[in-house]
Amino acid sequence: MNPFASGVDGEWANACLTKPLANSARLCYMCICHGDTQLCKRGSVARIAKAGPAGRWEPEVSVTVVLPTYNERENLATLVTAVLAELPDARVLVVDDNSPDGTGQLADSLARTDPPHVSVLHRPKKEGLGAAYVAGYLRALREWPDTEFLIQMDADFSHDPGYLRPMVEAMQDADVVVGSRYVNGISIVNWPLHRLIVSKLGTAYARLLTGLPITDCTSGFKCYRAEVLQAIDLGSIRSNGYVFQVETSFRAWRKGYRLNDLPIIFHERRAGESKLHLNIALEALWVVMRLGVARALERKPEVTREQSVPTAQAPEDPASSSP
Ligand SMILES: Nc1nc2c(ncn2[C@@H]2O[C@H](COP(=O)(O)OP(=O)(O)O)[C@@H](O)[C@H]2O)c(=O)[nH]1
Ligand SMILES: [Mg+2]
Repeated sequence: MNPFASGVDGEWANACLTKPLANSARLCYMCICHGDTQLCKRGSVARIAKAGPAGRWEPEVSVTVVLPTYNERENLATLVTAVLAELPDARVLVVDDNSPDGTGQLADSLARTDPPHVSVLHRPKKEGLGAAYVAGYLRALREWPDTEFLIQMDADFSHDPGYLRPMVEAMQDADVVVGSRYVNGISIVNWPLHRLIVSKLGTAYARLLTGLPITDCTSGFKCYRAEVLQAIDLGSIRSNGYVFQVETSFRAWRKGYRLNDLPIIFHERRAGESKLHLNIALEALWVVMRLGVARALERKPEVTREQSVPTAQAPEDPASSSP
């Protein structure tokens, strides 16, 4: 009898995790299993992933992590290492806008050291974050058509790599997972008050006008199913600052894709300076208004699919364990 196949869902998963792993043990998204398929904690049939050398869970899905960089030399190498420690099979695509501090050259040397896992997209000049994401996503979709999930995160450790696995797990029930700072109050460490106010008001404004069923509309820590990015006509997106996140989520939601929050704790960047300035809040004002008008005129999503699903369970803050 399978020693792990006892107990009710949930308890069973926790019990599994306390047992030592045999070599033959395999891990599914939520539980440790011995068979090829098992009921996971959420009651759906889990997809089995292979166990890593030390019994670590490794997602079977193909994941690309897009890192936009502008002057992130102090953060990049440690971040890439931390990302690949969490998702050893992932590809990391650094999108650098010719950073004056040499981030692009550093990214090249990381790519030379680990060519299957690290790639660099060099752009000739700084054109903004939205444009960098679009270029990165289009490159990833074109070059790696096997990519199933595309994750974006800041390259300054504001988005803790420790959330990458919970984020991939949360994709079981969603097509877009958004790392949210606002699920249980405000989970932001070391931000100046004015940034907090702008961010919180911006999200409230975006939710009000667009109706987006997520608690953090401007978060830059997100995971998309590749199909979503193919469906939302990335090339036609012009917004470039925080509102880029609102527009991509809005387009996905209006097409009927499922959006889900993943609670995160956001930390102020470890090193370097923010490149985004308050004037991008002005861009957000009118773009959100435009989306609100589009919603009022459209009324219904273009495709009928299951809409927003309940918020994913809050994972523990991995900040303490990550570098
Ligand atoms: N490629 C590219 N990356 C950018 C640009 N502006 C910001 N970034 C990167 O986008 C991420 C978020 O920017 P950041 O300055 O940290 O914004 P903040 O977190 O809102 O203060 C960081 O990894 C930056 O290096 C840009 O114009 N081009
Ligand atoms: Mg930042």
